[in-house]
Amino acid sequence: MRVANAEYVLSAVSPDHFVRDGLPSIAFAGRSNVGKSSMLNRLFGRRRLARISSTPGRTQAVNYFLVDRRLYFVDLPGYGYARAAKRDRRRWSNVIEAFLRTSVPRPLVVLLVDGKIGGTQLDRHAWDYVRGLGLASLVVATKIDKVSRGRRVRALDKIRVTLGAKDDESVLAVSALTGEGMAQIWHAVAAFLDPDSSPLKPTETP
Ligand SMILES: Nc1nc2c(ncn2[C@@H]2O[C@H](COP(=O)(O)OP(=O)(O)O)[C@@H](O)[C@H]2O)c(=O)[nH]1
Ligand SMILES: [Mg+2]
Repeated sequence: MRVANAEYVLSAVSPDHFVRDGLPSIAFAGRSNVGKSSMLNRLFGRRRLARISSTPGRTQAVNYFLVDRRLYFVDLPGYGYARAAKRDRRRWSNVIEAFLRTSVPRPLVVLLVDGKIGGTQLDRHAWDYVRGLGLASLVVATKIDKVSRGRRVRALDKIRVTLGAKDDESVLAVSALTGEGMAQIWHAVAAFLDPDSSPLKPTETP
């Protein structure tokens, strides 16, 4: 999938501002500092997009980027450092939950987990939430350049165990530094947009 054009559209701080034009969306979620901005920049081969998402006031917003005028990349607020998360670690952000619950058509969720640090309980809660909604999802292990080649398989397995992933749910290793894994992410996006050829089926609601 070759991207010709990606442009910032808007930042929604409440569900009233969510885009409701029927275009498909790919939502990117993960702990603060997981490497989400770096990965989005690398995916688009430019710096401007994710810089918008780190503008003060927009870090807690749902940031929409229109890609090729036919889908949205949605940068969700990073979790883990918010006061709400400290008060109640089981609670995910209201605005994130509202986005995932109400977006039509239903989004593909790319959950980013730090490949070096591994999965955390917050990541587990996030992924449980996504799967509980039965959304199509993809787990990505970021900063994989920090993990030596000999340790990667084990690191990815450990993330799968922490998240409670099933056998057919794999973790994709990526690095914004080296560009590793970017082609696979674009491939997953293309497959999601073309369900006939998609290996990414929505998970079953328990
Ligand atoms: N080695 C390495 N560092 C990374 C990578 N991606 C991000 N980082 C670093 O991790 C930190 C957080 O990255 P950032 O993209 O701002 O994370 P965000 O908070 O999830 O948007 C920064 O210091 C980045 O330079 C990567 O692929 N490899
Ligand atoms: Mg960021």
